[in-house]
Amino acid sequence: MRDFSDSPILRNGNSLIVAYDHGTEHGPVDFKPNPESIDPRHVFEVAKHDAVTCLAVQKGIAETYYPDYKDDVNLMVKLNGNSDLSEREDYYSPKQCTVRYAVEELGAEAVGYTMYAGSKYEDKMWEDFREVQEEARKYDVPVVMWAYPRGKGIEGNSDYGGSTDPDVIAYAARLGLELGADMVKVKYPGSEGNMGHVVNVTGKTKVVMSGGSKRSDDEFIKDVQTTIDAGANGLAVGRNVFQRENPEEILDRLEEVIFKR
Ligand code: FBP
Repeated sequence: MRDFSDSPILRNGNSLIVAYDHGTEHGPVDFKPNPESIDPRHVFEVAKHDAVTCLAVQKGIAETYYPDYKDDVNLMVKLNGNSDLSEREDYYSPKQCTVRYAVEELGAEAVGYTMYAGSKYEDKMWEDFREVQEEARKYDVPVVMWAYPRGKGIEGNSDYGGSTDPDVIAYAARLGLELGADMVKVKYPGSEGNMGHVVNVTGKTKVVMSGGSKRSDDEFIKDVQTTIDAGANGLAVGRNVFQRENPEEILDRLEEVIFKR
């Protein structure tokens, strides 16, 4: 594992990543609660907030909009992704971008990759991730694994309580350490104790909480505070920022929680 403590995606060792790949993963329905968020420029403007250490977007958004924000926003390119439109036998997220293209052509400071541990296609995703991880080392950028356990291996196995089972979340997070991710992004596992376990099993690999669907300011901040108290390193958040009409307010609060312990 490389030392990325100087990476611009970290501040005092922690991160606040704004994720804006929902146009692929869920479709424009996610922009309905705040129609301004349809326009990527709105989210790039939001990401200028001091609290935000980088913005994670797909290749096309990076190519089209990032040139106007290079001086103000750090870019993470999400290398794989898929839509909700297709019918699939199980979860698989194909790559649309190489690390070389992300760094050399788009100006990425970091790259992201979704790993569906538990899917019928997990083995294929390991191979894809191996390429990503080794290329990321060559270009000296950190690689963040969206560690999302889901699929037939979990649903059909009575040893596991589904994708929200804290032990399953910890298992998928541990794969991040073992496969060479610098940071894993995990769904909130329900309690400080469970998040502490995730932090324990991932060792030196950093852990950030995945935002999830929009909830009240206080509910959301409570989960983030619990995550930080458990020893994790911050947040990667989409809807709980861009679906708000005043995202600056929640970002001010997140800045306090994540960076000023
Ligand atoms: P949210 O904070 O909106 O949950 O975004 C985090 C994220 O990982 C996005 O990067 C991605 O688009 C989305 O969640 C995927 O959500 P899911 O696969 O759980 O529907």
